[in-house]
This record gives sequence, C-alpha cells and structure tokens, in this order.
Amino acid sequence: MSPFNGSANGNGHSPTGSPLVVAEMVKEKIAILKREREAVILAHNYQEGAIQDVADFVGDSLGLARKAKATDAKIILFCGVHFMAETAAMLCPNKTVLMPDLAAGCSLADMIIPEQVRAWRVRHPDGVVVCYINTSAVVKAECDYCVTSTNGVKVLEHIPAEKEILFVPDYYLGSFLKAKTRRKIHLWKGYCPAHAAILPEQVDRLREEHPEAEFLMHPECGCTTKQMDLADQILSTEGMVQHVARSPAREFIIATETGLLNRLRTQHPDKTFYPASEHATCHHMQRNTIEKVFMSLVKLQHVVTVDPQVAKQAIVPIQRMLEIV
Ligand code: CIZ
Repeated sequence: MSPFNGSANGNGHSPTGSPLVVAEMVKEKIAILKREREAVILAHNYQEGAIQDVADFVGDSLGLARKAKATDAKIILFCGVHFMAETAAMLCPNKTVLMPDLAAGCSLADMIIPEQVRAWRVRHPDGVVVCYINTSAVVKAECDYCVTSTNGVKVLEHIPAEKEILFVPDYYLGSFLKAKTRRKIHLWKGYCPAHAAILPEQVDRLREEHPEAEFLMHPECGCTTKQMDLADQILSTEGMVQHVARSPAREFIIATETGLLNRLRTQHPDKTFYPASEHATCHHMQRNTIEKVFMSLVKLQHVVTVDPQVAKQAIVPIQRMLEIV
C-alpha cells in the first residue's frame, strides 16, 4: 500500500515520475485515506512544508488544542510532538489520537519530572505552579495552571497578585513573563535546544545586513534576556504569523524554529524571511515525515494515550487556561 515502496530507482527519481509527481501522489493518497478514516490532520507550525500542505489545520499548540477539542472527526492525526498529542488525547477522550512517530518528544519538556515539581512545592508551599504547555502529562498533573507562549501574560493576570509563582520548565519564557508582569516568579532552568542555537552575535550580524527587516523573536530564545529591548516584537509562533500579516514590512528576521518559515513563506510569497539561525531546528519535530503521516493513516498507528488517573489531574491546569483565553 505504500507509494514509497520500490519508487527509488537509484537516481532519486521514481519509475513513475519525478520526486514532485511522487509527492503529489502521496498527498492525494493521504487525502483519500483521511476521508476513509474520518480523520483530521493537525500540524504544528514547526512541521515540514509537505506535512503542513496535507494538514486540515496548521497552528501553535493552543490553536491545535482548540481544534482537537472542536473536531467531530473520529481520528486526530497529530503532527507535532508528544506533549501536544497528549493534550489532544486528554481533551478528546472519545477520539483516537495518532502520531506519525511516537519518539517525537520535547527536550525542554524532558527537563522536569513530577518528583522535582513536588520537591519545589515543598520549598514554596504557598506558590502557584504554572507550567508551560511544553510539559508531559505527568508533570501537568502536578501543576495549577498551564500557559502557552501566546497566552502566558493573560493567564498570570488571573493568579492573585500576592501569590508567588513557580514557573516550569522554560527559563527564558519565564523571564519574559516576569519582566512583562512584574510578578514574583521563581524560574526552573530548562531551555529549548533549538532556540538555544540562536546566538546574539548572529542576530546582530543579520540586523546589520538587513536594516529594513523587522526582528521577531520567540520568548523561548536564549538570547531573549540580552536582546529583549532590541527585538521589534517578542511573539509566539502564532503571534508572528498574525504580526507578519498585518505588518507593512517586506523583510523579517525570524528567531524561532525554522519550520515556521514554511508557513510564513507560503502565506507571504511577496515577503522575505531570514532565519535568525539555520541551526534552530528541532530534531523531534523533524522525526515526523510525510511518509510516516501516510503510514499512520494506513495502519492507524501510533496511538497516543494518557493514563486516566494522570489525565484527571493534568486536564485541570489545561482547562483553567482554556477558560481564561
Ligand atoms: O505553543 C507552541 O505551539 C509552541 C511550542 C511555540 C509557539 O510559540 O507556538
């Protein structure tokens, strides 16, 4: 059933045509399978272009969580990383949630485990624990509120001002929220390796080379602290998509995972986008390929589940967030 089997003939071309023809064939087969399986494909902004092309919806984790909750499809094929698919599975307990590759995890999410959250709470018994959505379900089960990079400020506004906040796991998003809200926030020292690859010197050089370009920076960037005042905007991926659509600027330096440039370039072929670093790539996101998307629909693999006891607790901070924004 695979359109990939036997397609390579040694020169990189399929016997039935060029790689482009094969790619179109695969897209058609995925469209047919999607209908047959009553499936919807949700793809994160960091996924490769071919996956974004076959998706019913492309967005950030917040947008994807909302789409998962709203869909009446029987199957959600989630093209992103594991914590995102877990969130969809918890929001849609009666649907089957699939991932093209179960090993697509998140290095940032792996930087904290439940025992560490519990131990931190013991040291700050009155603290409110806020987790970035980039956490596993078992960690969310220990937390009070969940945030994304899009809604962090708004969610924090709902926590009584006198409460101190324990923020996990991203140090840089936490620093950004601390600066924005002027709250007492204790920061866990986790970071995203893809965003850590964006170095201030590279950004300085690009800004010199492209003085007209707007500089859009993701709050997960390690250089946020140094360059916070320099960035034209500090935005989530969805915030960047919306900003570019509104902005009269013709050129943009984009400081986030390079997958977002697929979406920006597709939506704005008339504008120019420079990645702040070509190395800002998430190897977990890249585990998903169009071939694995196809095989997922053929074999109905790989099912994402969350232990019901964990889900019962982990859904609480997620629901609190969704009720606020
Ligand atoms: O919330 C998300 O999807 C992530 C991980 C980044 C962003 O800003 O969209």
